[in-house]
Amino acid sequence: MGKAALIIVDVQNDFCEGGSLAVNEAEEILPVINSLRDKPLFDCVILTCDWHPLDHCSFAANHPGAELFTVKKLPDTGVDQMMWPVHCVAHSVGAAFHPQLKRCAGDLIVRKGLDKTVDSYSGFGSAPEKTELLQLLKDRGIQTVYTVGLATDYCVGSTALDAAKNGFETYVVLNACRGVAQCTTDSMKQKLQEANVKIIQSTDVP
Ligand code: VGL
Ligand code: ZN
Repeated sequence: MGKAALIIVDVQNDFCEGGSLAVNEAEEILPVINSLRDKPLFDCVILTCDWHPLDHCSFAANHPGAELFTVKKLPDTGVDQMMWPVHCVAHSVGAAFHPQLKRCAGDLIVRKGLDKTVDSYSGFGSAPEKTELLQLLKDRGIQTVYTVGLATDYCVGSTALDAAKNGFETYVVLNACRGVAQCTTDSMKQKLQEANVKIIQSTDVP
């Protein structure tokens, strides 16, 4: 099967209880991820981190009159962009990893969302942003990736889709993820299946 990586997506304070973009039941995935990560299966653990400038294009506050949680066509790029609350601002407490997420020396951290002109849901980045994730995986001879974290319907799903596109055998461990909304989670699961991403439970991980 080759080497395997665990990619822990965006387990940051702003996506958890009390955060500005809190995902329902986000804390429930912490013990699941914390026990998964110690499996000898994983040759490396990578944490992605949403890390935005204050003037990021996804923040409703940067578009006068824009309504939260609605889609707006961005004037500069013509892209349909969901209007999010201000979240994961670089260096803020909200952008820090959840204090109960187990971390170890040797964990690799990949930041994304630094480019104000594009919303990079994927840990690989969305053009024109590109992160170091692909090169990190290649350099370590990784062939299989397991993705977990927040949120299923946005950053976890997008990261898994890009992993599959880049030729990795890709799994989403569903009970180690939570989504923003049921309908977008359902449509993401559909896309994942079409992309040959395997949706599993933590008890299925060897
Ligand atoms: C995310 C919305 C905006 C995520 C990030 O981590 O899924 N969702 N930024
Ligand atoms: Zn974001």
